[in-house]
Amino acid sequence: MSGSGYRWMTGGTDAPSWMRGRALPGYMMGSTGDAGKVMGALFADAPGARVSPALAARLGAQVPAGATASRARNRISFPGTSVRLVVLASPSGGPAETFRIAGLVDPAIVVKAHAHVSIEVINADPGTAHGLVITATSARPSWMPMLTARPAFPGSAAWFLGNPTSAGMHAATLGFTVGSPGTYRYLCPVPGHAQKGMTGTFTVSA
Ligand SMILES: [Cu+2]
Repeated sequence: MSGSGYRWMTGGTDAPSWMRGRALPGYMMGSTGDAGKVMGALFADAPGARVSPALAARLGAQVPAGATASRARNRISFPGTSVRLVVLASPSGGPAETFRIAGLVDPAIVVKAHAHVSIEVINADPGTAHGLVITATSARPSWMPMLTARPAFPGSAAWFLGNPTSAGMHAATLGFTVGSPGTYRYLCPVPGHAQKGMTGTFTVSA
């Protein structure tokens, strides 16, 4: 680890401003035990890509080019080896603590073996951090997946995106190449969120 990285973690004065100067919202006073709310506020001013709420809503409802979305099966399938999709974390107008993909709630995602996958994750929740990890196991997630979830493929994780601000909603893009056929799981790594519903299957088909 670099020296400057270490000083950031220990609160050095050369830490970027978004990491400094904020009171921990409620957590230290015991008014909230929700780690996601604390992380969401702490990372609200973090650098990185932003999208407007209007664009996020449009992207979250859109079926990506080349994909087939089945509402009846709650599934989105990609027949080709180039996969691009957008995932909204907990947007308004639907069940809380879920992902929205092509207008579907936590759909099964099916891609071809060896496909190149690009996933844009947008935190559309005003009050809580969210993230997205494709994990190596298809088992039901634990309360604290951040401690146990191993990304299934190199690059298949965006751990924590902060709360939206007037600058827009935080967005991160995961890029990875899937391997052989198998069944995996996508989930939000913030404690409790996957168990509340922020999860679905990610299948690599032959
Ligand atoms: Cu979450």
